[in-house]
Amino acid sequence: MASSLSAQLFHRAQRSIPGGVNSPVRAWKAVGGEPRFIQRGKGCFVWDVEGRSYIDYVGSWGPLILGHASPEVLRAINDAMRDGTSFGAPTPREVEFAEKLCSALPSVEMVRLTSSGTEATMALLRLARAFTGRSRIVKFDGCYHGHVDSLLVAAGSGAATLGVPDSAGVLPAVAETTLVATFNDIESVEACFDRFPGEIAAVIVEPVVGNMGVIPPDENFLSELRKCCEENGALLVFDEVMTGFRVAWGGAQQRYGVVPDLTSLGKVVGGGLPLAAFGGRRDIMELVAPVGSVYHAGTLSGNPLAVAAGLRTLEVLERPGTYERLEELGQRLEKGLWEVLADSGVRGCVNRVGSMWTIFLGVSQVRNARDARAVDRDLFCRWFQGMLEEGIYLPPSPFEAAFLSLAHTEAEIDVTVGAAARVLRRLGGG
Ligand code: KE4
Repeated sequence: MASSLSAQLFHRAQRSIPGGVNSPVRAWKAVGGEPRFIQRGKGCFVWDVEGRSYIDYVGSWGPLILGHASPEVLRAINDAMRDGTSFGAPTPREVEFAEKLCSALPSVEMVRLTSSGTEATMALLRLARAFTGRSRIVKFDGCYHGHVDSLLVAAGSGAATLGVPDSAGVLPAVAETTLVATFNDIESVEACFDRFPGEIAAVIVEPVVGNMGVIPPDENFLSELRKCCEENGALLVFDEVMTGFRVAWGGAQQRYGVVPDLTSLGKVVGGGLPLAAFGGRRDIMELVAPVGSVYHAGTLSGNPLAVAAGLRTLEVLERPGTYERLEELGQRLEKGLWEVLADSGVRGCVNRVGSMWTIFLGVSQVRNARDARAVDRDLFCRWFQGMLEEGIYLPPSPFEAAFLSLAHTEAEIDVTVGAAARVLRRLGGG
C-alpha cells in the first residue's frame, strides 16, 4: 500500500528536523506508529493531511481552550496584524494585557511577558535565587517546567538527595542545585529543608500536575507547601503554564485558595500564539531589569499579535459561565469514561480537574509519579491507536494531560465515550 502522505512527510521531515518534529512528544515515540500530520483545525476538530477528521483532546497541549480557529481570536489577530507584527517597543495592548493578568491572579502584582513557558520558569528561578540569595531549588518528581537546565533533573537515590541530570548536556553541578521531592508528600519536602537549611531559594510545583498525566493535589498539600516555604524562608513558585486560566479564571491558586510568591503562565494566555509570562509579588518582581539587577529580555516578548490573541482569549474566558460550562463537559466525559472502564473489565482510573483530564490504564489510582509510572504502557498504546482509528485524537503519551475546550459539546463527548466503550471492550477481551 502506498505510504500515506503523513508517512511521506514524516520520512522527509526526519532529514531536516531532528526526529521530524519540533517538539519530541509529537513524534509519537510513546505510542508507536508514525504521527499524523495535521492540516487544519476548527472548533474541537482537527483534520490530517489525508483529510481525516478527529475530535481533538490535545488542543495544542493546552492553549486552545476556545477551540481551533476561534473566530474571535482570528479577528483579533487579523485586526492587530494590519498595524504590523512586531516593533520591539512598548505597545498599549501589552499594558492592558498585563493589567488583566494582575487582576485575575491573586499572587500577581507585576508581570513580565515572555515567548514560552520555559523562558518564564527559567526567569523565575533566576529571580528566586537573586531575591533570597540562596542557590538550591526543590522540584517534584514527574513535574515538567520546560527545558530549563536546572529543572531537567531526575531524582537522585533516596529522599532529599541531589538531583542528577535528566538530559544529556545538563551539567552535574547544575543538576545538583536541584532537589527532587514527591508530589502529595509534604514530608519529602520537609526532608529537603532539613538537609539543606538556609540553602533553598524556592519550591516550584505544578499545583495540579499535568505532566505525569493529571494528578490533583491532595486536600491540604498546597497549603502545607505554603506553610513549609514560609517556615523556611523559601519562595513558593506555582508553575501555572498549564493550569493558569485553565482550571479557574484565577488558576489553581484561586481554585485551591493558596497564594504563591511567584507564578509562571503560558499556553491559554497566548490563545495559540507564542506568549507566556512570569509574575508575582511586587517586591520580588521589581528586581527584574531594568528596575533591578535580574536580567530578562526577549526580542518578541509581548509580541503584538500574540498579545492580541491572548487578550481576546481571556476576554472570552472572563464572560459569565465559561468555567461552569467546562466543568459540565468535564463531568460528562469523566462519568462516561468511568462507566465504560467498569463495563470493560480493564483496570484503570480517570483523574480530572475541570477541563484537563487523563485516563490511566493498568492502575487503580495515581497520586504521584511512582503511581503514574506503573501504568500499562502497552495497553495505553493499544488504547491510543484504537481511539485514533475511532476518530479521537488523544495526547500520544500516558504521561500527558488531555484538554476539553469550549468548542466541545455533549455530542462529541458522547461520541468519545462510545468509542472508548468499543476500544476498552476489545482491550478487556470482551
Ligand atoms: P513551553 O516552553 O513548552 O511553552 O512551556 C513549558 C512548560 C512549562 N510548564 C508546564 C507545566 C508545562 O506543561 C510546559 C509545557 N508542556 C508540554 C506538554 N506537557 C508542552 C508540549 C511539548 O513539550 O511539546
